[in-house]
This record gives sequence, C-alpha cells and structure tokens, in this order.
Amino acid sequence: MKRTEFKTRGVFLAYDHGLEHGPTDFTDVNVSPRYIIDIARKAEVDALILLKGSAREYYTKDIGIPLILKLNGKTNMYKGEPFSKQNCSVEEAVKLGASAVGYTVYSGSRYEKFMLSEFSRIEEKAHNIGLPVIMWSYPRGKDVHDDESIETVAYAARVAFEMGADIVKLKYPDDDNRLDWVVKAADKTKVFLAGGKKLEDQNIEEHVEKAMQAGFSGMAVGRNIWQSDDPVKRIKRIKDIIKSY
Ligand code: FBP
Repeated sequence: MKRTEFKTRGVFLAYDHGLEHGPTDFTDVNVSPRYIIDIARKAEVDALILLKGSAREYYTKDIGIPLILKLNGKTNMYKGEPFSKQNCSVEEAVKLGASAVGYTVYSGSRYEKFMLSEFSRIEEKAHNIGLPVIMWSYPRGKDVHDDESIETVAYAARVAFEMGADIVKLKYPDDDNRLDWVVKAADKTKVFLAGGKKLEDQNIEEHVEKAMQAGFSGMAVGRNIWQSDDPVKRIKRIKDIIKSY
C-alpha cells in the first residue's frame, strides 16, 4: 500500500486503548474503530494511531490520513514492572500502509534495557526505509518516584533524542513554567503532548497553548477526543491553537 505523506507537526488521534486499557475506556459508539476513523477524516487530523488489528480491518489509504502503526503494547491486567514487548513488525506496518511507526519505552522499569534495545532495532530498520519513528517515552516502574516532575519528563524527552526518535510523545509535566526545558532536552526530536484522562475543554486547550508556546510541535491525543461529546469540534480547536504558532 502506498504511504500517505506524514507531517511532524499537528494533531495525531490515538486509538490503541483497546489493548492498553481494555474496553472500559469505550462506549457503545467509540468501541468501533469505524467511529474513530470517521472523526479523523472529518477533523482532518494529521495522523491516526492504530494497532495492527484495527488497522488491518479498517484502515485503507483512501481514508487520506497517515497511519502510525504502534508496534508494541501491553494490557493493564498485568500489574508488575512495566514491560511492553514488540508485537508487530516494521514490515507488517508497511504492508498495512503505515507512514510512521510508534513504540512505548518505559524508562526506569527494570525491563528498560529490553525496550531500549528493541526500540533501537526498530528505529534502524524503519529509518533505513524512510519511515519516521515515534517514541511514547513514559518513565514508569517502582524506581520512578515522580513521573510527572519536569526533570523526569525532560529526561524522557532526551532518551527519545539519544535513541534516534523523530518524535517523542510525553505526559504533561507538573511544572508547566519549564516546558521549554523539555523541548531543549529533546533537541532535534519533535515533542508532542499526550492527552491523558478526559479534561474539561478549557483545561486541554490551556495545556496545548502552554506547550506550543514552549516549542512543542503538537499533540497526540485519544480519550480527550473520542470520549468527548463533540470530538470534531475539540480537534479543530486544538488544531487552531497549533496553527497559531
Ligand atoms: P490518551 O490521550 O487517551 O491519554 O492517549 C495517549 C496514550 O499514550 C495512548 O496512546 C495509550 O493507549 C495511553 O495513553 C496509555 O496510557 P497509560 O499508559 O498512561 O495508561
């Protein structure tokens, strides 16, 4: 399948929660990948993030939205030290029409060495065929005491840069006066904000505004969009903020 052109700025719509959290995040409506694809089209998001199951059944290039295929993931039934193994190959992602690939690294976990080396193999393979690589960089595990501190989030940003990621997806840190430090730590890697649990419209827009002011490149968001009553409007508002920078 021919790749759809991929931009490293804007809004990405994330929908890998069926594996990460289970259907508890879903309603009768947003449980269907078709609903999410419909939002993505109407709001003209810059990319759609799927796992291989949804991608295989629902993604086609006619949708006109670039696909980011997430190559690892785990359930939250498992409560031990975080460890997310690769469960889809770069080759399979290409077959499914992906324009980029994604992978979560839980730095600080006792299993980080496995995730870092798996990420590294994926990064080399993907870059060899011109596919951008996105790291979900989420410090987590019993040795990580404050995953939302600015220093931890900046460290997560740097991990992605040093590992060769084109884009890093990060949680919003607790000290938003120092968001520019996160961007500096990421150097050439573009920084995207993750969404988190559903917030009020105003709060999410405030986060995006502050992040963009500090030099972020966009937002990769899931629940705050497809759990909202008016997902398309929410995306459009976020897009307008991003475009104004
Ligand atoms: P949300 O915007 O819904 O938070 O999605 C972002 C994301 O990174 C998803 O891609 C992923 O499924 C989820 O968060 C993982 O969240 P966590 O590991 O914090 O439970």
